[in-house]
Amino acid sequence: MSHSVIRAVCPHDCPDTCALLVTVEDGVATSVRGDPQHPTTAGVLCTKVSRYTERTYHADRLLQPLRRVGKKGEGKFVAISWDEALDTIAARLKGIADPQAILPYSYAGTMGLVQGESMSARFFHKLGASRLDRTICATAGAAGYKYTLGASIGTDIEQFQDARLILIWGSNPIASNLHFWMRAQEARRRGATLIAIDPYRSLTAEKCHQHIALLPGTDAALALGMMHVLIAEDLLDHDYIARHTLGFEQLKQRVHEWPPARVAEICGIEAEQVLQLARLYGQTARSGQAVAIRTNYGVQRAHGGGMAVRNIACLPALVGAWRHAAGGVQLSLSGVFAKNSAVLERPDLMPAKTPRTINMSTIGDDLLRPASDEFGPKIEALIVYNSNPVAIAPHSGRVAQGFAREDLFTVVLEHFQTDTADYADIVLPATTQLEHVDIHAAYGHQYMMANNAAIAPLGQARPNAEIFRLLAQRMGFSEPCFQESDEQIAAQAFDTTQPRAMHFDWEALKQKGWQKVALAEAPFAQGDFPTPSGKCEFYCARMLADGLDPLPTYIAPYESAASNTALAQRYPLAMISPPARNFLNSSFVNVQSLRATEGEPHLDIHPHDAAPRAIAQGDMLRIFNDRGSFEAKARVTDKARPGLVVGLSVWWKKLAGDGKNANEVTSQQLTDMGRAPTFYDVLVQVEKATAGAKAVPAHLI
Ligand SMILES: Nc1nc2c(c(=O)[nH]1)N[C@H]1C(S)=C(S)[C@@H](COP(=O)(O)OP(=O)(O)OC[C@H]3O[C@@H](n4cnc5c(=O)[nH]c(N)nc54)[C@H](O)[C@@H]3O)O[C@H]1N2
Ligand SMILES: Nc1nc2c(c(=O)[nH]1)N[C@H]1C(S)=C(S)[C@@H](COP(=O)(O)OP(=O)(O)OC[C@H]3O[C@@H](n4cnc5c(=O)[nH]c(N)nc54)[C@H](O)[C@@H]3O)O[C@H]1N2
Ligand code: SF4
Ligand SMILES: [Mo]
Repeated sequence: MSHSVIRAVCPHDCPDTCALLVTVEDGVATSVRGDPQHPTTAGVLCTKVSRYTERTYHADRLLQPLRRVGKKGEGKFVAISWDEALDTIAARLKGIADPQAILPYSYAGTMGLVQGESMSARFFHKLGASRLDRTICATAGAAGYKYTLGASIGTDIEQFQDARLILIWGSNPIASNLHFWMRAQEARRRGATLIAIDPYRSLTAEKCHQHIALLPGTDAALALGMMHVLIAEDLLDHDYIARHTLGFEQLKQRVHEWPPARVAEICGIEAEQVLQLARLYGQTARSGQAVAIRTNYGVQRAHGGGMAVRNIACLPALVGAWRHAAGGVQLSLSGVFAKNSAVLERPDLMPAKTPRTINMSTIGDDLLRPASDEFGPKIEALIVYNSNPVAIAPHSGRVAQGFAREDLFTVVLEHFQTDTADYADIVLPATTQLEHVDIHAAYGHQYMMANNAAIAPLGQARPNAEIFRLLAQRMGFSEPCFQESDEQIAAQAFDTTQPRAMHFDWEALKQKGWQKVALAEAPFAQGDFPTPSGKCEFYCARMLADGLDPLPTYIAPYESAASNTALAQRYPLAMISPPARNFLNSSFVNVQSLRATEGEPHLDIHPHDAAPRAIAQGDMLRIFNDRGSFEAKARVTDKARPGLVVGLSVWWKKLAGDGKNANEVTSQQLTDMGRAPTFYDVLVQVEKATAGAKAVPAHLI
């Protein structure tokens, strides 16, 4: 009997990018463990990925190409050969006169640089297809952060255990950033105070020393209020401000307009909470100890999401928190990696006239748009990989309507027959991380990571890169880059000529598993912000040039009682739909043991909001607004603050009793920066579902 242990990497869209050890016996992966030697993984995996073999060997894995025989969305398919599948696709694509009518749709099903955007990007560039603006998750916050600090660089996760105060701001690390939470726990053991800032008493908020339950989309105001107090009470690091920041005088004038009472009213909290938070932050820093902020994407899924992150990112410079390796702020660390995009993606293959860009967050509207001078050609073909848009994109009714278009040719590369795959004309079976090679950057730590293939592909599944390589052949693309192997692509993934030199050797990385990017421990202790001025920009001229307020301000949600009273009369409750712990976006929803833990779609509602609606624990509810409706079971709980309902997500529609999920009611309105979606900027009404409503079928629970 053969037995081996293979070094691999968790491919999922999670900041932790864990190092895995896969045990293989006689060609079968029998267990997946966290590598105890990898410094951030520390031998620990989340529940989802410790069950990875359950996902890989799932009875429902797609193992051969399929052609649709039923109606779009119905899910009826027959098996076909790879040759038939690839020939059909190539013939359809060749028949499209303007290649801009072809759209790739992909996100982060795998974060791998090879099976993500390498061969696929080359293929679509050469084809001259529409480009996709990949905004669905992080671009609002990333923009606000970059205007202020210059790049997605911040406090290293490996330093947080030494902080004295940690603000966990719009982040639920117990669910979505477990290895950060392990560091925060260590900091607590060493005497740190943990404060959660979140409208919902999340798993994390429940375990912090304090929880500030503000209204969704109001964080920018809270940060302005903190700055007001820090300046008014002179809890500042004047030396750091003078040397390493830009625009302090203008900032001072601006935040003067934001006293705690005004902020408290906007945020739906007490003025005293604003005051206390600012004082604790400023005084802890003043005492020479490290104050750290872990902000995450939950904070930027509302109209003013970019500004919220910008305002939060201003705080550390005011108090000189960057002087400590354990102080500062972390949103994403992706900027430490010099990804070799020019080589991986080959944008030089694009036609001279750059093709148009389609925003993935408005795919619902865009699939339904006719040809026009402004829009260009109608979308005629859609190739989806690493994503499940019918479940995860906002205003889902519109998205499904678009996918249902009979004249649209849709190809889906997948592991499973997802809500999206049900609308495909051709489904192609893709390999999982255990079956292919890849190389990864991360966004919650600073290690380059290598993934070795642990087992042979199951059935006829093929890696994404291989599928696009074969398609390129069918299309007659002759550039040598279309022949490169996955290993050859991986070996070029990082740009070793960049100043932040990433000298790595693919063969060595495969053996060792990981390698840390060498960066200063306290990246901004001496300033050196990668902004045009080299400073933390309280005043940002680039924002002015981009039509934005150059100073921190507050942008109200599109949908809130304060900003849209007429709408709030009909739909009085704010709704957020953050990740459920046992799912990863819509991945893992079909893994029986994980779905069993989540149970069925729930809606958390405060007793004050449940009572007038005669809603009791366990009632089936209908949640609705002008965009649509979905059903979920009531959990009457004060975890949701009054005026807020929470539906943990993202459910597969077809595994919910009514065939719908929370994105029925979310909107396609975009954020202030980064053209990102506003998933947590939604007003709804809630009522008991009528007697005829279907419960979740027993076999699905
Ligand atoms: N288990 C699990 N882990 C995941 C994911 C998953 O689906 N499941 N998804 C992965 C991905 S793609 C991402 S982007 C990250 C997302 O993970 P996070 O960045 O942590 O973001 P969210 O989970 O969207 O929201 C985190 C918290 O923000 C709160 N929140 C919502 N609106 C607001 C607001 O306006 N202000 C504030 N202060 N808080 C708010 C929510 O209640 C939630 O508790 O996690 C990754 N990790
Ligand atoms: N209501 C609501 N909606 C949300 C969010 C929310 O908090 N609330 N979160 C948003 C966020 S932050 C994000 S990032 C998006 C995520 O949206 P997506 O990136 O679409 O993530 P998933 O839903 O996990 O879908 C990824 C799909 O890729 C497939 N896949 C994985 N690996 C491979 C591979 O190697 N090859 C191929 N071909 N397929 C693969 C998986 O099987 C899975 O079906 O959702 C967004 N939608
Ligand atoms: S999903 Fe996140 S925590 Fe879980 S194994 Fe993957 S990287 Fe680690
Ligand atoms: Mo995300």
